[in-house]
Amino acid sequence: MLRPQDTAFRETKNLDGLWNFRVDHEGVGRQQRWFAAPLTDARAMAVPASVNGITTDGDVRDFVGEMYYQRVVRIPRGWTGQRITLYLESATHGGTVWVGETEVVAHRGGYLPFEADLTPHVTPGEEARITICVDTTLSYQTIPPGEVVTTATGRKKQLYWHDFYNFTGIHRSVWLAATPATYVDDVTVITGFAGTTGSVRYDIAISGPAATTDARLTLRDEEGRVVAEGRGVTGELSILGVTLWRPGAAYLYDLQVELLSGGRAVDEYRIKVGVRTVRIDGIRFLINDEPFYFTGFGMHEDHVTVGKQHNDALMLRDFELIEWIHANSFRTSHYPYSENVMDYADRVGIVVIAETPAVGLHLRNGGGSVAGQGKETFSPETVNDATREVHAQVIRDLIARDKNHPCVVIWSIANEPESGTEAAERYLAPLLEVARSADPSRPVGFVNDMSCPYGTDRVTRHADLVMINRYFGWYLQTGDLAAAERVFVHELEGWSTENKPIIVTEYGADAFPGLHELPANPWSEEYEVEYLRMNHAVFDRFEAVVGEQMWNFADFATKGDIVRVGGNKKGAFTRDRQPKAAAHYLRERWAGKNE
Ligand code: GCB
Repeated sequence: MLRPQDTAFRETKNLDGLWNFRVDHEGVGRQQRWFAAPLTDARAMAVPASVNGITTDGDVRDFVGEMYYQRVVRIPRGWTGQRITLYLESATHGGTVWVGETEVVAHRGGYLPFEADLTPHVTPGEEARITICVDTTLSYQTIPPGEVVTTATGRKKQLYWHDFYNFTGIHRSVWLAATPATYVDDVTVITGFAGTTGSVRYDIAISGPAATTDARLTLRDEEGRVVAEGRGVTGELSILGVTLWRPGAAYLYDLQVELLSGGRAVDEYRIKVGVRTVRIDGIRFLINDEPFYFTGFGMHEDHVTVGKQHNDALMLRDFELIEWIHANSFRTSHYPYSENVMDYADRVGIVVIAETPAVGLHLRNGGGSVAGQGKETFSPETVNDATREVHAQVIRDLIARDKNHPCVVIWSIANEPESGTEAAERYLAPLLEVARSADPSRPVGFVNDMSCPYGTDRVTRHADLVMINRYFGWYLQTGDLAAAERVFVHELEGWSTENKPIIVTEYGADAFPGLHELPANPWSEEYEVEYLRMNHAVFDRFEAVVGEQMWNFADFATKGDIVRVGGNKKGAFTRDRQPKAAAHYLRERWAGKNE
């Protein structure tokens, strides 16, 4: 499946805007066939947007169950004879789509795209009623997991073990798209170079009724000059005098893929290609065979009012700040981000650790401030074989979506799962293999939690590198940075013996914006700075530490909780993207690091 685009043979129609919307409080929508007629008692809802930050009604904000979106669209009259699809960039945490009364697709999982083939169900030039039912529920067989309980007053409540607000809705764009009946279904590129010659290995998948297997490939540089040409569905292009894609100095070629029938083009798809390599060599992380040190953040798609909506203006502000602070990377904690974010990271040369939505697979711990459940994480009743199948599919879907992005240099299959037990090893080790076989060209790992430290973790040995989140001086040794430093050094001495690169993918301390205290105390802006300074002193002692991604880029929403004041305040920036003292400090350090 490829993201829709406009080319000589393809067209798109964006369906963003106000849709009719109704929350199914009674759980009767399917039985009453709400999709079969115009929605009654409907209100307006923005697409894309999270529902939760828009409403003033607590029963809607915290709703658990199915929500209906509906609108009528006119299918462009020029689309006769084309394959017509509906492409949803994401619907959290799953969606069922009807055209008129016909169900055309049902998808589980909240942060990855899915599409429906509408061709047999619509007529170009005529109207069609589209209904999308978004299911907000998380269970032990979803990624991320959750459990729905009924409170004493009979209300349904969603439990989950991740430390960010469970925003729900249609967070990214919805598209109608037309392609030829026989079409380019997938494009995979893997790049390399030897000396000054670049290589682009390609693999094209074709679908549809015509028995076409012929393709023409044209690679152009940023000035539009043709630098290589190819023929056939698999092969390799060579670029003489290649300009590599480098962190901070992106360069993108344009690959035009044309499907040929009888020698004539019948479909066209284009992707951007950055030529670069990624490799681990002992404790070194190499991009283009040069050691790379990650500076940057774990982030969130999170904003006031719109929640997890993708918005280009807000995205640009984030990237402006990333550049201002001299960061060179981020992790898509804790789910795949909008495709626009990935495109933009490619374009500006920011390096990305791409993560699946597998967060909160640690029921005893809970993640961040979230209290543990006291249940076994891995058991037939909780996270089980069926969950692992869903998790495997999510890994494959993420890699299918993002494999061609030069910005992505690591796949993270999970954030802070339980990793110190045999059951965890049985669950996670095969999933690392799933990622490796889906993409042999990038390192694969998962992010280790503080409760499974060096010596007790059983899964990192199956990963290509060590990624750890540590909060010494915050959750442990609170306020005592000298003691925290000692513990952290001791732990890194352990991990260093693994002979793998180590990235500290989280370290952070909450700071309430505007709270100042001298001498510093936890929650003050001064303490956040001192905490970061201590952590950096520790990292600088270890050659194997090849990256620091501070938690978090910006303050973000969490569920109501006694240890969170208006959300998680570990941001270097406030939620409205203004710098705290920590941001000024990081800017100085990272300017020096990246010289
Ligand atoms: C963590 C989690 C992250 C939390 C963070 C915190 O370890 O990975 O999702 O937000 O700690 O602030 O507690």
